[in-house]
Amino acid sequence: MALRAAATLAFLMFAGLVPAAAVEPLPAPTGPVILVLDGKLDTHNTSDGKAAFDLAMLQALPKTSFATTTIWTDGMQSFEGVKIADLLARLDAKPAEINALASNDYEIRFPTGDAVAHGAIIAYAQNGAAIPRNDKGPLWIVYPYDQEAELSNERFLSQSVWSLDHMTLY
Ligand SMILES: Nc1nc2c(c(=O)[nH]1)N[C@H]1C(S)=C(S)[C@@H](COP(=O)(O)O)O[C@H]1N2
Ligand SMILES: [Mo]
Repeated sequence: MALRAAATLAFLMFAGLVPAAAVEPLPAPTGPVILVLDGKLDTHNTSDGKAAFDLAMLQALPKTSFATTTIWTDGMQSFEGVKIADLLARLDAKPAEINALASNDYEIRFPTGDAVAHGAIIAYAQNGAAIPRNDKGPLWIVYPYDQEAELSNERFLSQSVWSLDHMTLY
């Protein structure tokens, strides 16, 4: 039955009768909300037009993991999370810039292209475990620093927002 509905929807989309953004509405979070996106996005799940995610919803998005050292940690670290690019794709959002805000009020606005071109992820796990709230968690924007020398520049370090809890899309 679900298959038939999906096939019908696919046909309607193909026929141009349903906008592609309507394919997958964002489900409502059932657990504690840990990330809220607002601004330039059409796919939302709150009455005021925002996209609210609990951990399970983030974990259900395409997973990316890599190992890297960071200037904030000792030794090789493995990170697992969702690429900012994949999160934006899920929301069918194409912002030129993103303002990332942390629960400690740190914030930075940066070109989306930085995150997309250099593989930034929103990490929800570090070395196989949830990232503690009092140690840069539960969400931390990380780049695969070891993969490109450029990623050690202040530009990318300053985008490595820990305790991320809010993104505004511009
Ligand atoms: N939540 C949060 N993330 C943050 C910061 C911060 O103060 N709070 N500082 C940013 C900046 S400006 C840089 S350069 C790097 C490194 O910060 P540090 O040198 O203070 O460790 O983390 C970034 N991420
Ligand atoms: Mo910085």
